[in-house]
Amino acid sequence: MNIKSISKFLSLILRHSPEKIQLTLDAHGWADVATLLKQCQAHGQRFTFAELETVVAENDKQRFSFNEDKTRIRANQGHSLEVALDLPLATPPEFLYHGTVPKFMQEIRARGLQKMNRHHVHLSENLDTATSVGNRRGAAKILRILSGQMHRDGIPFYLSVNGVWLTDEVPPKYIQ
Ligand code: HQG
Repeated sequence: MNIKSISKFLSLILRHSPEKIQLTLDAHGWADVATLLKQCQAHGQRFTFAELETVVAENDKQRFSFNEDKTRIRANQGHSLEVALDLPLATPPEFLYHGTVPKFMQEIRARGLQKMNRHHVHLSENLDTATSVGNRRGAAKILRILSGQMHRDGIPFYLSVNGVWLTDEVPPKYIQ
């Protein structure tokens, strides 16, 4: 398997559907590495611990982390599964960005940004990242979020270890 396809498969397993390979995650989203390798192999996804290390180190968005002794692994964010990531509260910059597509705009203007299937709304510090997130679905529409004001209004923000800003929702009045 190449690094990209391992990464894609791991996103599916560690964020959404570990049961697809009869794997269980703990309450904090961690999987046992030896069990993961074994179960992947049993389901036709054969790769080595060294390849897994490369995926964690070189993944374009740093999607995964090991624990200290590399016996456990988890996705850094993006889950649809209920897991407690215990992310630190953080003070966001004055503005953050969200990339979406025009067809969602009417609903976003009415209801604000909602987390949809994930745990949080995902926001980016820079326009380039927001643009590529939006471009996954069509021609990106970039929204500027008044994150500084949200924070001053007492709305919590979290920062994932791979630099994604997360919050529960963005009400319409904070969207430009
Ligand atoms: C939209 C990928 C209608 C929202 C990316 C988005 C990112 C609404 C979609 C990360 C809405 C949800 C997250 C509302 C939000 N009405 N549509 N009220 N509120 N939406 O995939 O932010 O490769 O759950 O604009 O690169 O697109 O997986 O969120 O279009 O970092 O690591 O509903 O996922 O990273 O889609 O992407 P998603 P997202 P990974």
